[in-house]
Amino acid sequence: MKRLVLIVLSFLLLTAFGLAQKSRMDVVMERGKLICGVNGKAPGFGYVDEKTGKYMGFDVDFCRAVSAALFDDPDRVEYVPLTAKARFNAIQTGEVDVVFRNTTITTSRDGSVGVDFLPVNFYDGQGVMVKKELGVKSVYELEGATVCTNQGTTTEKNWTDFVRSQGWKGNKLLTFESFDKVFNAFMSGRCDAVTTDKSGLVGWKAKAPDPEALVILPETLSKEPLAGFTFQNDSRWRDALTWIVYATIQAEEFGITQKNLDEFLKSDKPAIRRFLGLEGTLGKGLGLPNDFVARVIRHVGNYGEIYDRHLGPNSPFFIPRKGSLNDLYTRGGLMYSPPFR
Ligand SMILES: N[C@@H](CCC(=O)N[C@@H](CS)C(=O)NCC(=O)O)C(=O)O
Repeated sequence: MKRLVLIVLSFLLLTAFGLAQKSRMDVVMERGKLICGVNGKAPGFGYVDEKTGKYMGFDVDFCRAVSAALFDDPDRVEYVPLTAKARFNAIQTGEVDVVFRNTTITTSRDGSVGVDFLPVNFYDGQGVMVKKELGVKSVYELEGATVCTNQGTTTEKNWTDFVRSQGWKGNKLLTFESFDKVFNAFMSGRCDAVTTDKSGLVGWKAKAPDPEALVILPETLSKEPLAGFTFQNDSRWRDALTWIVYATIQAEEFGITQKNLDEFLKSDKPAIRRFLGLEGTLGKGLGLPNDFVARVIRHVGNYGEIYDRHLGPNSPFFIPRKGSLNDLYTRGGLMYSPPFR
């Protein structure tokens, strides 16, 4: 009897240990698709295209890059739209494998909320938008104003801090769960101004019936380094995701694009051959296919291509990149991948 109990106990312990050890990487590979949390309503970043009914956008392309790296197919993704408020819970409960949804890295999200961040894919900052008819030219003219934003965001907290630090009286902050409600409230005149990441403001302005009637004020109120995030304590999964994001940036630095990839695959330069998985074991060492980088470039492209596709001059949500923080470090920006070696 005692022996039986011991056997059962050790079996249970081993199973529990096995489960605890299992990386999300194995779960995703066994499932054969990635479950990716996205915005769903952020113009340019993560939204459902009206014509095709498909998820599109800058952040969505990072879900596609992960799918390309894992499955050599960018479309093995199930998208889960998440509000700002719901996004961390979706990782904590394991509902999604990773989130790419204009999320700012902050200490408390990394610490007490308990998620692990990936490299920054977009450097942003908070801005404020008003109607032209209000005649306001600077955020410093907004004492006493009612401002709208969405709940569960850094935006909400930053604005409260800003008003307090100015010592202003009579300001009100109206918050809503989703940004379309925020924008409707603003358009219908319930608030004098709307505040969020500047990238978000550009998108919502472009989508407005008369974009020219809206003005994004010049000041930037905060640092909003936006990044994907995933579970804590799953290094294997997190490392793989981290280097998939870096791969897009390094590919741009090397000048490798969707179009010229085949040429680069004939390169005899050691750094290029290692990067593309033609020699060495960089991919394998991460538990990824050795040619994961080539897969990402073939199906999705490098960072600059992703940026231009969704936020470039030919997109409706143009955000100039040249010389901005989102440019490569070689051109004065902050996009910098550690070496692939
Ligand atoms: N980066 C900030 C704000 C993120 C955020 O929620 N931005 C708005 C403005 S584009 C948004 O995504 N709204 C879409 C929605 O909530 O439906 C954060 O991480 O808290």
